[in-house]
Formats: sequence, structure tokens, C-alpha cells
Amino acid sequence: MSADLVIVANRLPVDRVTLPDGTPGWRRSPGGLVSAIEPVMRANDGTWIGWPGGDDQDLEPFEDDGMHLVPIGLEPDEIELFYEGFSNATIWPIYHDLVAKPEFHREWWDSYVRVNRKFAAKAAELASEGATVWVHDYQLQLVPQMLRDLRPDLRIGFYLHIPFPPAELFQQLPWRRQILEGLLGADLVGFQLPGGAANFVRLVRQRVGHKTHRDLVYLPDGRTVRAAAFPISIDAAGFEKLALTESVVARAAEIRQALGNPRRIFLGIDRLDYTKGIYARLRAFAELIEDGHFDVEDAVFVQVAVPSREQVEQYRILRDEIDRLVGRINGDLGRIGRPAISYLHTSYPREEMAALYCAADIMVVTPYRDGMNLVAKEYVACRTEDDGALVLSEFAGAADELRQAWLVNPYDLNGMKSALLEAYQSDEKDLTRRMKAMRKTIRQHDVAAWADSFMAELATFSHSTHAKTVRPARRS
Ligand code: GDG
Repeated sequence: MSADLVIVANRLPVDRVTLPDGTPGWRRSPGGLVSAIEPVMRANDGTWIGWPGGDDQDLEPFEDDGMHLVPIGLEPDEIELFYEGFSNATIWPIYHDLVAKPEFHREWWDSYVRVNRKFAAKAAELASEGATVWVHDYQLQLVPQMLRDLRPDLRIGFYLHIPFPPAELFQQLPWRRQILEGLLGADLVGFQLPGGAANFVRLVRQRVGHKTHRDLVYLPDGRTVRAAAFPISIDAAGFEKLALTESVVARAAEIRQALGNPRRIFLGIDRLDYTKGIYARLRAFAELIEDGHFDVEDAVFVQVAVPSREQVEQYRILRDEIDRLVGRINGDLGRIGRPAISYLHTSYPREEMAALYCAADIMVVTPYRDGMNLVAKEYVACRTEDDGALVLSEFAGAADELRQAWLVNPYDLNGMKSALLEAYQSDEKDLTRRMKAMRKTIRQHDVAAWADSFMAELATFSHSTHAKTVRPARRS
């Protein structure tokens, strides 16, 4: 099997499940990346390489719903050192403004190098002559250069889904130079925001010593690498359609009813991650009740916290902290049948997510740092009646586009309280004006446009002489 388009991502777009007859099977994972990349995968008969989760080693390539999927197995020690360790306890906190303290361990780094090599070798084996390879995210930053060493004929793109930090933070990394050199193996390095691209180019100039001009890096071997922003988005039309289906509309009404039909429903939906600012937002909400601005008959906060990285210590600590906080707030402020916070530590199907978005009056998205934050965009896409308020952290990438949200600094508790209260008290006219503008933005920049613009830029920019052209997902 050899492919003209290869996607390399940490995870495959499917999860291992047990089918009703007891045999193991696969189910499409809910994430947005799949729907973003699927159209361009199909248009080019592409192959997707990734870890299926778990520590199964002997998985064969397979087809799922017309996509070629190639599993890469991780050994238990690789899951611990490469994935939980270097990816999620070194890179993740450094790239998110040191919200948690990163750990540096040489054996984590060694495992990161080994696993990146494994992914690069598989991509080199599967890519056809002159193929395009699109590598994703912070777990695989060394793959571009490893792959270029093996296959100089390829056109290589890299996209980072999380923020790329300023030099002051990045340079703490003992392996900073290797990571920059790894990324420079790509022809095009994509970031969520222009700031990330600028941080990268500045670091390359300072730390690796290459010549740069604006968004270009000139390598001694004559290659030029471009670093640019491609803000990711969602399948806006898909969410809008879902929000209008009868079953979702009915379920949204049922949710409001089950919550006791309060005047206002606040909603947070996040992976249970310390970057997301869940603790601070729940405190801000509770203080508004304590201060007497509204009570539990008027308002409820629904917080969905999707289980995430549960083997990493800092995530376990966070879970305990949130459990305690929710218990305390409900113990202090709740009444029978009326908790102040309705807390759900679970994940839901897409339809239930849409129903929650439709049921909520105020969506609260308050990360300390976030590459983009798709939940904010999904909420906007689901508000088909141009109502509902979005309270959004300035430090989420989405704040660059969703300027009409109530923008907040999540470190400023009083500021956050004021914004929540303003959103609670806002009138219909103001809500409509803001939501209309945000919906327009989301419709114009959907995820298909994101994938197409990255691929188009990669095709025009790449200097690989042998490279073939990749067909766009949408032909207009
Ligand atoms: C990273 C970056 C960047 C969540 N719970 C359920 C569920 N979800 C879906 C949401 C949304 C996605 O997962 C979460 O995306 P976010 O952007 O909010 O956050 P991260 O997971 O941290 O994603 C982020 C993103 O990559 C893309 O580049 O925006 O900054 O950190 O689509 O809907 N989906 C379903 N059930 C759930 O319970 N079906």
C-alpha cells in the first residue's frame, strides 16, 4: 500500500470498542480533527497513521468507512514515558504558559525520540514518491526532520494544535534545539495564531542561528521553511444542522426541565485539564450567589468535565480539587433538588453536546491558555436563534476571532464575576447583536476552509521538485 497523502497524528481517528457480539471493533472518535481531515483524506485516498490507544502491539492496517488506517502500537513503557511523561508532563505545561510545573527527565526525552522515529519510519514506508505528509501536534515534533532524512522527495507539513510559547518559556527545555530542528524538517509549519509562528521564527534565529525574514526561515541547504497561522475551526454547518434536529431540540427542552427551568443556565464543557480554568470559573459563579446577585432558583451551572489523562499525577490532583470544590459549593449553597453546580465527570455523544449547547444561556470558556478552543465555536454554531451569551478567556485562541464575546482574564476573579453577571443580566438586543456577528465569523471560517488553506499553502510553498499535487477537499 502506498499513498499520495499521509496523515500522521498521535491518535488514530477511531477508538477500540467491544462490539455487541463480544468481538473487538472500532468506533469513530468524536474529535474535530477527524471531520476536518476526512474530506481531504477521501479526495486523495489518503492513509492515516496513529496510535489506537492501549498497548496492543500486533494490530494490522485496516479500513474504516473508506479510510485507510495504520495503527502504531505503543509499549507500556512508551505510554508512560513518551505519552504521559514527555508529551503531557513536559511539553504540555511548557507550551501552556507553565500553568503547571513541567518535569524534565532524560528517559522521557529518550522515549520521545524513539517513538517519533517509529512514526517517521512508518510514514516513510507508506508514502508514495513525491507524496504529501501532514504531521500533527506536539507529540510528534521530531517527525518532520526524521522523515525528511529518510525521504527527501516528500512534501511535509506540520500543524501544532496547541500554543507555541514565547522564547522566555521555551528555552527552559533542555532539548530546545532538537525540537526546533525537528520542526524545521517541514516545508510549512502551521500554528493557531500569528503569535505562535512569530515565537517559532524568533527562536529559530536565536537558538539555531538560521537566517530569517518575516515568516520565512532560510536553511543552509537551500531549503526555505514557512511558519504561518492557520486558526482551526469546526464543521459549522454540521453543528447548526444538528442543533435544528427534532431530537436535539426536544432533548434541550428536557435538560432545562430536569434542571428545574431556572432563569439562566450556565455551561462549561472541557476535558478535565488544569489549563481550562474550571476551578476559578466555578468559584466566580459561587461567589455571585454568595454576594446575593442571584440564587439557586434563578441559575445553575452545568459543568461537564470529560475524563482526560487520568494516569498523569497533576490531572488526578486537579480532579480531587474540583470534586472538593463542587462538594463544598453545593453543600453551602444548594437546596433540596437545587444544587448550585450540576457536575458531570463523563463524556457524551455529539447529539447530547449539541442539546447542552442549545439548552445553555451562558457558555463559560475560561482557559488560562488554549490553542483555539473548539467548544466556544461549537456553542456559537448551535445558537441558531442568535441568542445566548459567550464568556470567553482572552487567552484562548478563539478570542482573536470571537471579539463580541464577553472577554475575560481568568486570573482576575472579580473581572470574571462582573462578566458572568453582565452576561446574566444582558438584554435580548445586546445578545442578538453579539451572537449574529460571531455566527457570521464561524460560518465564514469553517474547518474545511482551514484544511484546504493549509494544504493549498503547502502545495504552493513547498520547494520539493518531485512532489505531486494534493486534490482539495472542496472543489468550487
Ligand atoms: C486541542 C487544543 C484546540 C469534548 N467533550 C466531548 C466532546 N468534546 C469535543 C468538543 C471539541 C473537542 O472535543 C475539544 O476541543 P477543544 O478545542 O475545546 O480542546 P482540546 O481537547 O484541548 O483540543 C485546543 C484543539 O486541539 C483543536 O486544534 O482548539 O486549543 O488544546 O470538539 O466538542 N465530544 C463529544 N463528547 C464529549 O463528551 N462527542
